[in-house]
Amino acid sequence: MYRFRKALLLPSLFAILTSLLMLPGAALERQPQSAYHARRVALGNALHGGVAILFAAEEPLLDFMPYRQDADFYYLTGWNEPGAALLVAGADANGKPARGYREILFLPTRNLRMEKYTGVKMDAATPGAARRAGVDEVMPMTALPSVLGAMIVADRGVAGKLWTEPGEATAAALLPWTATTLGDDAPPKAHDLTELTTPLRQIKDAGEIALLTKAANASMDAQRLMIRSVKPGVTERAIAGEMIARMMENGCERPSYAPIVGAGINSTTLHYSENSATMEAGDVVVVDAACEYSMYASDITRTVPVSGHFTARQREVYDVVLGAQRAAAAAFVAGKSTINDPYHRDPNSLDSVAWQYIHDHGKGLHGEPLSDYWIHGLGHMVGIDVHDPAQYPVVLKPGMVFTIEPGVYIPQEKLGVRIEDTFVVGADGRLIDLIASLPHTAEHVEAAMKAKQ
Ligand SMILES: [Mn+2]
Repeated sequence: MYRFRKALLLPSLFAILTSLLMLPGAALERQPQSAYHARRVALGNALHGGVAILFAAEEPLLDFMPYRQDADFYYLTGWNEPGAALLVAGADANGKPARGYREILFLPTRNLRMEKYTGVKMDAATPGAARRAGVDEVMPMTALPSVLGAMIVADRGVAGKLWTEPGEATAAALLPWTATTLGDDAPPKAHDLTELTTPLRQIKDAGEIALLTKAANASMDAQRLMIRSVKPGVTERAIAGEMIARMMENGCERPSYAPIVGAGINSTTLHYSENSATMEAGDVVVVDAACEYSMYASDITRTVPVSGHFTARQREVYDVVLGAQRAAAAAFVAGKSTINDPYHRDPNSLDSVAWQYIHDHGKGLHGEPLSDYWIHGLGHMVGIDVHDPAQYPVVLKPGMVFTIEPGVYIPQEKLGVRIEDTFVVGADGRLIDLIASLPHTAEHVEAAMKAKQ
């Protein structure tokens, strides 16, 4: 019996491990259609009878630029193709006659010659298009102006309740066209749609947190590889390249931002991403690099000693930065704490907690408080974008995902230290560190550097 069960167990374990290791490379992992539909309905409710029009990101002009969908468009549709538009019309209880909720995905007409380059696409004439796209209605892109025009003719009030993404070129062209065809003097003025999508995107659903966790796990694996690979004589760029390869092996489609690998003086430049120097013994290297899994980002920074051991001074500063991160996490209270308060004006901000810790626990070479060398906010929201949109200062609530990343940068000492983890506020209000299993303490970093390749 035991043997029999073991024989059954081994292949299934093998299958699970293989499926974990060999994640699909090309296609994105979509959430169930119902998740995207629920977001559109939530947007519809926020429109109060208005109409939102979004456009997919344009295809990049250069062949070597990979396509990335517009974040709001992806959030509302899970649709990863260019050339599309989404219209969401909120139910208008006051209109005469009252109009119901409506959602339409507009798709470009298939171009069979271009499909030789792009692969097969779907359009409104494809059988089952609406079901396959998971939206109530699919129409050809050419129908968008007339559908919008008909809505405005039926209720002139709609012209004052249009919502589009600021700076979106197609929307900017569509509105004057609408005015001309309707015989109006001036084009309707659109409201900023991000005012409605940002509050929705700030709270992640369980499926989004699952994707963010996958992004975190894949990124931690790349960070572990980095910790073992850093040594004198290796270039910053080689580390970045090795990490990107590992991210992609782990099923991520790309890094969620240009990897920052900065050794020595470069460790003190916050967004250094030239990665052109060679690492030298005695320096530290700041590695801020993470990836995006099915459009959801992670954000991680570790600081490691190039020779495998921190000097006493590096260790001193490292411990203060780590202490600040821990103090901020320990002070967290859901529904009260805020994040991203770079001038420490809000006593409830985790920034204030971390700043106070650094101020009280470390000194510069001339006796000045170490907090003089911390020059950025403590963290930011993470989601489809690594710097996910937010209305700061955000009061942190269940479902929010954000970073805690204190840093100290002392150019005179060629010494920069940043430690960054991505956190989730759980349903019970507790803080969950998605990066918990990556080394944090100086001892653990040094031990991991010694581990066999
Ligand atoms: Mn960050």
